[in-house]
Amino acid sequence: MLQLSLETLGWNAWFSEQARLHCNPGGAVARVAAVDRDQLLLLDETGAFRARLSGKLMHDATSPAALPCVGDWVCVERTANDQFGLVRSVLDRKTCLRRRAAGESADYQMIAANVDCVIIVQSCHYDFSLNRLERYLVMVREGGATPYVLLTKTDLVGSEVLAAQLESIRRAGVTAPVFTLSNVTGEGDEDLRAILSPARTYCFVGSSGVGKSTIVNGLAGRDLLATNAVSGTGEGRHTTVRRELILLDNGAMVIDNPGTREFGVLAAEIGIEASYADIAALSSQCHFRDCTHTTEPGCAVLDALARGEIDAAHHGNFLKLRKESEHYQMSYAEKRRKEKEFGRFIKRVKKDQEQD
Ligand SMILES: Nc1nc2c(ncn2[C@@H]2O[C@H](COP(=O)(O)OP(=O)(O)O)[C@@H](O)[C@H]2O)c(=O)[nH]1
Ligand SMILES: [Mg+2]
Ligand SMILES: [Zn+2]
Repeated sequence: MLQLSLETLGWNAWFSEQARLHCNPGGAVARVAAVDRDQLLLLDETGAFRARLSGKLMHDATSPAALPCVGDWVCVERTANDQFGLVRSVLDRKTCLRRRAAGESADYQMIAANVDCVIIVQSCHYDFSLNRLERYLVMVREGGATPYVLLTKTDLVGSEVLAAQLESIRRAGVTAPVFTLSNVTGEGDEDLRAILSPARTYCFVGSSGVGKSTIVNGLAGRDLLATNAVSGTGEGRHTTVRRELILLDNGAMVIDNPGTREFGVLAAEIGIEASYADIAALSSQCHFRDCTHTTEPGCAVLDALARGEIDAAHHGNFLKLRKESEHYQMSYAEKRRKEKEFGRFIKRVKKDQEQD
């Protein structure tokens, strides 16, 4: 059995410094394993316990993204005769995985915090999409985590189908490591396990039905029947409804995710730059410094495209993601401006009231 400590849960000097700045002296810290509305499941060196958010934390949160999410480190107070801990604040996130909230809004939705690696899962059987893969890669890098690519259900396609998908990933210049896996035959299982290191956190993302829960349950040694069959409690078929951080026997932590079909990018310049390193490198040779790599003469990217050195689909995805990012960058700036105006308006009203 693993000896629990904050370090085994991913704690390090960087978080220590955050705690020194943000926690009350004598306050404890814990890691968020799951969030159920206003109730949290926390982990510390004593094991798992439940906690609630303090009124002040809820009140001061400027957006849902400011509230604790799975993987966060929080400052918590816990008295011996209280069943629940009280979460006072959330420590800064070292990395985060977030996406654009549904619809046209320019808001973020947190998926997980402080994850070291994100394993982007696609099934090679009717799910593979280079475009979607590049979207994920951009947002993973934007949040500061290391991406891995995992193609599942290799038992359902011929080797030539898989080879073609791997080739298209390679041609797109994807630098993240790529793995393949079949949960049915077990092919690739060892390779996946080999990347999971103690005290590090791995988050699985990808469309619904690609095999994420099967993988996580397998790693956790959980009963597969509990996920696939109707449970004895009459709850019906279990699907992943909440994200949960699970500590594996080897000391690695994994987070499963409900399917995320839409994975919109939002103001993701850094992530785009990192995911399209080939295009970024070429752009220094473009004739115009602000070249958009669309129609300009002397564009090194278009030249490379014409020579077949970069892939047309890859270039197309780059343009699409950049456009989307810029669009939301603008709406985001607009939103901030409106919030500021509103703040000034409230201040004015208060001042007027004081003068009355
Ligand atoms: N043939 C095959 N089926 C799989 C594989 N992995 C998962 N499945 C099945 O695909 C379905 C969805 O799996 P699940 O783990 O719930 O996917 P999730 O939505 O990504 O969590 C289940 O019926 C699994 O048994 C695989 O590698 N090969
Ligand atoms: Mg699932
Ligand atoms: Zn150019």
